Amino acid sequence: MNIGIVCYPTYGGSGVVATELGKYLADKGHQLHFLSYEQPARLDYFSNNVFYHEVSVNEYPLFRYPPYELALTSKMVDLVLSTDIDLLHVHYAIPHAAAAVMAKHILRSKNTDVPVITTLHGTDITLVGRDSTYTPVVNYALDNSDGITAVSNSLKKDTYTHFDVNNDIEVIPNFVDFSRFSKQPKEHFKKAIAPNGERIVIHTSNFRKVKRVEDVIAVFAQINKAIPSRLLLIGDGPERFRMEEICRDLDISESVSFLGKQEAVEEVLSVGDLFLLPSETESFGLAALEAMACEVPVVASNTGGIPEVIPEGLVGFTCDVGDVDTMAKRGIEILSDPKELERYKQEAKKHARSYDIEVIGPMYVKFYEKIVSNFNR
Ligand code: GMT
Repeated sequence: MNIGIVCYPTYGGSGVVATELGKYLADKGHQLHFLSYEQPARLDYFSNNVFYHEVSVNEYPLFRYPPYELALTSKMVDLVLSTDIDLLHVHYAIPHAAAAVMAKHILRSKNTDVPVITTLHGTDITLVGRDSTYTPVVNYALDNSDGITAVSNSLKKDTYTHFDVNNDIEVIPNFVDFSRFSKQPKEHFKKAIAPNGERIVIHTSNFRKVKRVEDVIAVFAQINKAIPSRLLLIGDGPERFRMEEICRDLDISESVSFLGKQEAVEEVLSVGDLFLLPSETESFGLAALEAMACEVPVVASNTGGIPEVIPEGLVGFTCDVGDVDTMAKRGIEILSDPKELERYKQEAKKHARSYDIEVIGPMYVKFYEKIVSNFNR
């Protein structure tokens, strides 16, 4: 198939899922055309089957808000007219789904038709999309998509709750690529961070408010009192500075490392003993899945799609949002007994296997085939 993928190029979950899916499909022989305002972060390799089309917006003094979605729409129209595109797959509803639907309507006026598939990732529905500024547009874009997927049952339910969508939504969960996310021998790294065998607790995020990084720190502070441990924080974002202040106030800075954005997250995860994801809302929690693939058990909030990904008591625990005391208790329970910890680690890896890209990737292919064949009927 010849597939156009529209995504955000940044490290955020939706961009990662879109890029990794595209790479997987390219490996299976499909042709992939990526459209974004920058080269997607993980599209850093050469393949005969992968093409990147940069969407640029011209500056003009009248444009206080440069019309990116118009440039994107034109790019999609041009791509479909110049290349034999079988379908457009857009990740994250805003503004990608709306732009794709507009492109579709323009193409129809040129006697060309192309199916549009929209994948919902989370905040495009639960946070930004619900904002009444965008609701009518998101609703229209979803009802005029030819196929919709959501990354969890919870997100599917949220979509029907918050929007008046009549279209079906297929749940295709996120996935992990085990050729990258597997525990690697990093003993020297572990020794450098935890020279006395301290337990290593990890959190990765974009440090936005929704991630509740202050809860990560509060949970860790309690764990640290009970068990010698270190906290590694991967990522960067608006909350980082405040988090550094909180660590200083709690007098735990010595045990906490802010690593910033990391390319090789899997190398850091390889030394982890516990992953914390106490988000306010999380449609899936890809970061937790990547941690489990690297044999790291998880304590997370029981919000959104997280409980679908983390079976209670097997690979970790989920607790109410903001209940840092229970999260710390659960963390201590996992970390206290080396034998139990090893069991959690092995279960985490085993469970993550059910989200292997080799298992989930074919679900997308099947969905594409269904949409394309319905479309051509
Ligand atoms: O909001 C974010 O953290 C980024 C966002 C994105 O779309 O880039 O992440 C969402 O999509 C990820 C991939 O599907 C999911 O794993 C995350 O759970 C989801 N984030 C939220 O729902 C907060």
